[in-house]
Amino acid sequence: MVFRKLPGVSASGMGLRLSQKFVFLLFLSGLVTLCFGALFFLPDSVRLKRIFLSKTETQPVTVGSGSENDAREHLKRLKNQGGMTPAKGETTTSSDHGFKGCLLKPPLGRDNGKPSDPKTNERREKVKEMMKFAWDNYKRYAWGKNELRPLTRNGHIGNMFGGLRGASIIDSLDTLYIMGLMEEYNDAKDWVQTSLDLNSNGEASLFEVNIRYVGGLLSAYYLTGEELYKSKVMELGEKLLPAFNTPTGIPRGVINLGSGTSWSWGWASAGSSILAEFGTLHLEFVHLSELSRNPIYTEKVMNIRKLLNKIEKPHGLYPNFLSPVSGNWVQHHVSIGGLGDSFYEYLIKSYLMSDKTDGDAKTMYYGALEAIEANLVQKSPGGLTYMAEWRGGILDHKMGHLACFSGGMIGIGADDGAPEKRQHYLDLAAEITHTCHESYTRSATKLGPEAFRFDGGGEATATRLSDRYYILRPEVIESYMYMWRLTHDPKYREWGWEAVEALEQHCRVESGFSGIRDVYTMTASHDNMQQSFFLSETLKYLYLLFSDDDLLPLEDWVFNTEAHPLPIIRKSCLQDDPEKRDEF
Ligand code: DMJ
Repeated sequence: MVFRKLPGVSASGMGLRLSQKFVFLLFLSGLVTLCFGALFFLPDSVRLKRIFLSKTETQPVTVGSGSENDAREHLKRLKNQGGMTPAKGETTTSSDHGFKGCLLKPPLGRDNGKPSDPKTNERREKVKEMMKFAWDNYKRYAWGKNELRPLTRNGHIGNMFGGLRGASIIDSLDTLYIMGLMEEYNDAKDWVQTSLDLNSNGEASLFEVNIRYVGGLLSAYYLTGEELYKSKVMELGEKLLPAFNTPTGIPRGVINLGSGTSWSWGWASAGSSILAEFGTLHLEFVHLSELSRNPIYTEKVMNIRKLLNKIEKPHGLYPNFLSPVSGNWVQHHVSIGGLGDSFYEYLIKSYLMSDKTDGDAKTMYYGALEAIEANLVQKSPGGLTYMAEWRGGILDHKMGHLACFSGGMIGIGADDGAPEKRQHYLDLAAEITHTCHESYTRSATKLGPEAFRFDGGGEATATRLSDRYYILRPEVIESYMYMWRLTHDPKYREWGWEAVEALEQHCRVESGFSGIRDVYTMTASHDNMQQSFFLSETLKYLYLLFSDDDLLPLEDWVFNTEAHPLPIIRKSCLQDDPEKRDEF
């Protein structure tokens, strides 16, 4: 066609004079240069796809075949993936943060999730005010310490964090950020910059440091794209690795962050490790590998996964104590509450966080849920569904406040269960959440006890004096939030508001919020502790409950067990050309 348009040139190009040939060659080489240059200046197809396709429009990709959760598969992915860091010189803002290649929706939603309904918005504003009040008092009286003692107006350090400080600051970074409390957020960020010292030499709980510090810093990084959080979390991650140096690779519960020596809790039977502790590392460790491009963290948690997958389980259940030396169960106590809880949570969340590619996590989660239903789920004479504890085959008809997270967990997993079970799981999630709400409504303060029982004539009430306390825990409200997102049944927002009113009436004191010693009496006896998880979890879940669903949408984020949001790692990231990854 080009030939035909050139005057005096036949289609075959025969009979051209020398000067004509020269002009033709000049034109041709110009054309070639132009096309070649365009390759460099036009956006490549991957970039175009990212810009124009929403998540649901992305073409389905098959990544492996169900053994993706094998560490080797993960290594391959990581190598190809190249991390989530923004390219050099790329600035990040709240909606254009450090991993835009892998996240297709902004995390903060339209108008930061502000609900259009004025009453809901007023409630949301109230929760924000509570956060500001809790934060301001922490700042005034306990700045840099781990937690606030609101009655004595001083700081609490405790012995869980091995000499690390500022637990309330790290736990609050993301809550302050999503609530738009920017002055407070900036104070927190400055403290991380100038005062977060990771060179401590104390004895830390691996679990607590992981869920609060690693989780908090990861979320802060993913939400804001600030490199500061990334470098801090990388440094801290490395310090946790020696805890895995055991004959089985199952970490011990306590680690000295300076020397790296680790040991088991004195109270854990026969030097065992705790299921909820070594089983609650997966989400954070996979993200540590993603960010560092170092597969070691994923290898460590995949090793735990493999051992648990292989080991024989009594009635399909996972007991709470395991020897890090022999890799055998130490005793047969099973609980969905304390000592077991977040292990189950991390199975379903690992599956969701892997963009539903982690097949083993899925199989293990639904297998565990089946065993739980067959052995632990009970109905009280009054018709309340609850999760009992199991001691070598004998049921203890008690449910801990901690176990109330399971309403939300079963809810978020409902959709990926076997088709004939989906509605059943959603119903079960609603029933458990209802029971936990009953444990609140049956108390004088409308706050729930640490543990409630279904024997000795009681139903969803604490019968022992030692179980009557409430320490600002989030689990019941956490389940309201998930069930609201999943069903939009307005009762969950009403139940959340009841909790706000009760917290205001019984836990708010002059200089912060405090736990109470007895939920069944109106004469409050305060425990003088504003737990860091109140800022990280309880208030964040309340705020999300009264926000639109596009604030940290569940399709894009999973919350770690301390309510720190971590992005789902998209399959679409995996198909990237490794060379191109670095361009972002
Ligand atoms: C939090 O630190 C976490 O939710 C953990 O998984 C269980 N306990 C507290 C809150 O109750």
